[in-house]
Amino acid sequence: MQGVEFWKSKISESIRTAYGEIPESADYSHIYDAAAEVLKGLLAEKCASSAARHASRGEKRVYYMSMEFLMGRSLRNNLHNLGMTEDFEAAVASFGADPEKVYAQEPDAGLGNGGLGRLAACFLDGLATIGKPAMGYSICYEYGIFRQKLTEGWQTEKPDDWLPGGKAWLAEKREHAVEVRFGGEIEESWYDGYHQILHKNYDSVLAVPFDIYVPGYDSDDVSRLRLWQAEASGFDMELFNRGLYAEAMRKSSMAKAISSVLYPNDNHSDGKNLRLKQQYFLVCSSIADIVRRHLAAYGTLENLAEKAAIHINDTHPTMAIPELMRILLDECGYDWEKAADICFNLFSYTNHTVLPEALERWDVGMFRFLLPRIYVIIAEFDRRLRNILREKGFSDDEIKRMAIVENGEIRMANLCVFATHSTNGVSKHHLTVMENSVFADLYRAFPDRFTSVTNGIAARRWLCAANPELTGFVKKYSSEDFEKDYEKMSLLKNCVKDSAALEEFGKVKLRRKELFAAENRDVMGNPLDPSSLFDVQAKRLHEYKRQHLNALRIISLLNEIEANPNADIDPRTFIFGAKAAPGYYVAKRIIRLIWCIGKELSESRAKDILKLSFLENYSVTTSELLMPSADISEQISLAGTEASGTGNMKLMLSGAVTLGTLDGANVEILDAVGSENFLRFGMTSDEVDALRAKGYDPMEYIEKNDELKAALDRMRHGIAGEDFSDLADLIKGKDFYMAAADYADYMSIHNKSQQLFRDKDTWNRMAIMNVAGSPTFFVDRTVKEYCDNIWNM
Ligand code: 26Q
Repeated sequence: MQGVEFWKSKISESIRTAYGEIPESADYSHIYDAAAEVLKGLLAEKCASSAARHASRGEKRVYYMSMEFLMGRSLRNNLHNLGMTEDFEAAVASFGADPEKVYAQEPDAGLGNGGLGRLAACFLDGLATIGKPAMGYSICYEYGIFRQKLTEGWQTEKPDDWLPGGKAWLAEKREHAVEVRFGGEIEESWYDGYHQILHKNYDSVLAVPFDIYVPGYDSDDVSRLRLWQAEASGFDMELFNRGLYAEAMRKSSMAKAISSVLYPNDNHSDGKNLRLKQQYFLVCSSIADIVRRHLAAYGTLENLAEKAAIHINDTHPTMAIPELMRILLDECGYDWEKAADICFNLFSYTNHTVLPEALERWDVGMFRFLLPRIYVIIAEFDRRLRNILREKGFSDDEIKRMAIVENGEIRMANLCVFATHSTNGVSKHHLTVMENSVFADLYRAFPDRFTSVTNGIAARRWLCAANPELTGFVKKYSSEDFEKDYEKMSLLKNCVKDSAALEEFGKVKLRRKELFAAENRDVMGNPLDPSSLFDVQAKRLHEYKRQHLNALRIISLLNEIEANPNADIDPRTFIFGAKAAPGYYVAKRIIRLIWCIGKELSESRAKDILKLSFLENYSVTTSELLMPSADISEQISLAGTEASGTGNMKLMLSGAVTLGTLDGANVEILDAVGSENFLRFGMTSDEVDALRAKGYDPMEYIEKNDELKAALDRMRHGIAGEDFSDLADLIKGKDFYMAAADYADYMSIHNKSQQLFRDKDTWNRMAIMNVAGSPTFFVDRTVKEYCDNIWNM
């Protein structure tokens, strides 16, 4: 049975057996559960046959390890990738229900902070689409990224209890549970000529796997995401019997704590013990699983690196390397050289940030106490690295900088560069920055190991599933099958000479702006104006991303309108989406500043011209509504700080024009669309470096610029009644991310954007050229490059 009838009967059957109801009278949540259940079954079967097919051909498989997989919702996307959307929606409608309301039941699987986690999720989609066998490994956090609440613009965090609705997609595989050991002591001995390692007095935790299946688009393949949940490995009856009840309970709840919550920091490592436990929990269980699977297929680990590739998504899962060494040395009797050789060929690593505060360093004391055997293995890597560097003629100072264990700390990135065959940047520009800054020494020592693969996005999610209006347009003016054959999207370039096509694009965009405006209001609850320019900055809140530069600009516009009611300023809607790490006070203050600017605008004489909407709880799902409505994509990080960015790709794909610095993947976006379709401003990375070297003083810029000075003064005197001198002083003092230096150029490029937006044909042409330039940023291209150049599969 196929099509609509299939869905009608399956959903009915599932609702009947689970709830004793008929679909016509069922709750939306029951229809959603039933749909997920049916799809999970289909996907499990498909995954099994896809695995069997690849295994029978002895194909190499990639294992992608990441502390984060920011999956978002699955129902709409799975249906889309399987080509089942129409039949499913018809079946739901036949029960008298609205499919949109069914989709809305699903919580986001928010198992990530931002770019790095979403990239991992996009990779699983891309790998299944291009037909490569792939498995992701992560943690089944009970609480994902917090839900953001804004109270008068002040962020508070609510727990993200996603499992009640999210578990519909999880398939428990308890038979593959693994024991993970922490603490204790290591005893070495020799027995019968063999070196033996005995681990004593450790605490153990049980890792139980739950799988999520990710189908490819128009493909027979399904990727598998395996998420580990921590459980106490049995209740400690011995402690309990000795009367140590509280101690027995404490051990059990300590175990569960490991998978309880995602760390909400991004681009910042705070070296916490629980985070270290989470990381080892992930790699120990995943490596055990990979070894088990490989032995079942081949009976030996000799050919592990030939049949598998393991990818480390930033340094967070680095301990996978010493963990596999431990197994090869202690459990399989390999010697160091052979074991290290297997690891070298097997593992590859991607770096996602050059900010020094994000580079992971662990305190040696804490590390040894929690993971005594892993520490000894890392120390041996360090000893060997130092020997090699000495042979290569590096000085003692240089060796200290490149060492793995130094100054009481373990540097995970250095271990990755030394122990894996490939260290990757996430855009071309990022690789240059890596080679010139954080990895400068190691790059000189091991230049052949460094490459870059530019990030990509599962464009199907933001275009085809989320934006049917634009998809129709793209099909009409490029090709019906562009989803699979995405290069064909560039044919859109041909339609920019056709004025009817330009107008049609304008209507599509307007429709999406109306949809957004219907669901979102400005900060004081007034409706948004869809005919105004939608100016969007949506991303994590971080000083390097410079949301405060955007804020300064809006204050300046307000100043200008107040000084001159006839100022040449067209209607604009500023839309922000951003979560701040809960402990990042300045970031929370910037959110509050932006919110207060919105309030002040709404009470000013500019209120009909300038409106500001701060989207609460920016997430994968809210981005799917936001991206299609954007006219301008704000990508304004200080050059040299944003590794790639992927929101920039989602926005260009949605026909927004990038207004940005030459940073991260913006550089490649500019190449793809041409300088006439990109609003570029600001210093280059080289200029930033030169200015830093010379000694940067923001006051030099502030004193020369009355507009900027007035904006900072206004912050001091209060915005919507609140004094923001603290933030103004940061800009006047260190201004670490050089907002003052880039301010004038930023204002002038925005002026230009207003002129361009006035001429609808010109603007629509630029926007379409952005859509046409987006195929380079499809994740299918990214994963193909990884398969060809890094994973050799
Ligand atoms: C580390 C240690 C302890 C706790 C948390 C962390 C941690 C967590 C998340 C450190 C960094 C992250 C996330 C980094 C991230 O998302 N980086 C972004 O990665 C994107 C995908 O490559 C890029 O596009 C962005 O430029 C980059 O900022």
